[in-house]
Amino acid sequence: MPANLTPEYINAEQAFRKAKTDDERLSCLEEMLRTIPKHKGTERMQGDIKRRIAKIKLASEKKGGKKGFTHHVDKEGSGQIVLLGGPNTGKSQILKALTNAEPEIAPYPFTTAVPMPGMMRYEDIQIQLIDLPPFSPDHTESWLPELARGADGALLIVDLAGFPLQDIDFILERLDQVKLKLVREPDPSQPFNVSQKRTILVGNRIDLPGSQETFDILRELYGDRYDTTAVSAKEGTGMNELKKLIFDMLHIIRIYPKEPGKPVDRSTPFTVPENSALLDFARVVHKDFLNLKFARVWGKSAKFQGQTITREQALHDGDIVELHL
Ligand SMILES: Nc1nc2c(ncn2[C@@H]2O[C@H](COP(=O)(O)OP(=O)(O)OP(=O)(O)O)[C@@H](O)[C@H]2O)c(=O)[nH]1
Ligand SMILES: [Mg+2]
Repeated sequence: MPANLTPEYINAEQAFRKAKTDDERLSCLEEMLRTIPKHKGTERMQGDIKRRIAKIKLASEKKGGKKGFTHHVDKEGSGQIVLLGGPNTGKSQILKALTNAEPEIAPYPFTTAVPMPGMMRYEDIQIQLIDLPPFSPDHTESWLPELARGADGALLIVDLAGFPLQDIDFILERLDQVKLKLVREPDPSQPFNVSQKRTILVGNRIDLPGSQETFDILRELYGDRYDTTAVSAKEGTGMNELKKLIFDMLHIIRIYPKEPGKPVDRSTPFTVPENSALLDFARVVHKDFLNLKFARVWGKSAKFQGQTITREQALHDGDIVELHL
């Protein structure tokens, strides 16, 4: 077994072994695929996970299509963020404010019935946000937690003019039942069968009277557990701060490719996890580059501009990299 498996991957694999239903197995396998280090040493394992995912999906289609699987959303862009919250808290309004999507927005609960993705531009990259139906003691879609488990992060959205503490308690407890925890940073000492999802606590409707006081209380109670921010999705307040928090939560870096003898391509950076090495980036560009001879780098990773670096050297956000075969 390759030595560099991450704690997140090991957790997912152990949860997979304990999974009792196909639904649980599928979400564990998807988490394993998401967290497995992507390099040559794990290619066979990646193939094996993909085959097992396909097998479960095929079996469910034969059974006439299990309801939960219809609500999987394929990942696009540099990360997938789910919008979690109680009814009528403004989740869809936030999706509309941040992305190109046009969700239905209405002043009554349970407006959103199925996941709606939208793409959010952050500087020069795109991040996928998924608006979801609400968590509510009256009714919570059974597939909601599993969809959240597969994401790269979450926004926990509360209404500062409503009952935020009640909503938070309900949602955290509901997720706890399925061993999913919303956290600022995953804690490696958590039991292996608990999934941990990076989360930002978002207080919406800061435009309404009394909301600032509620937000202050919320921050006092939850500020050590989550990054917290106040917005008005309706008026567009706080959106730039929220976008930056979302980008930071993903822990990704942008790398700009440069072909030898040509200027850098600044239009579409590649994104890779923070602390990725040159070889991780090379693999994302094209598998042929796994045999690269050397690379030159400009930016934070270079001691001097245009420095030649080794395959194991770590890259940083904004680096320009020229790969040589
Ligand atoms: N004053 C104010 N109203 C808001 C804000 N954001 C959303 N609303 C209003 O709140 C209502 C509910 O918004 P939605 O975005 O549909 O809420 P939701 O959380 O998606 O609701 P469900 O899909 O039913 O769970 C709408 O009438 C919005 O116009 C805000 O920042 N300030
Ligand atoms: Mg909605």
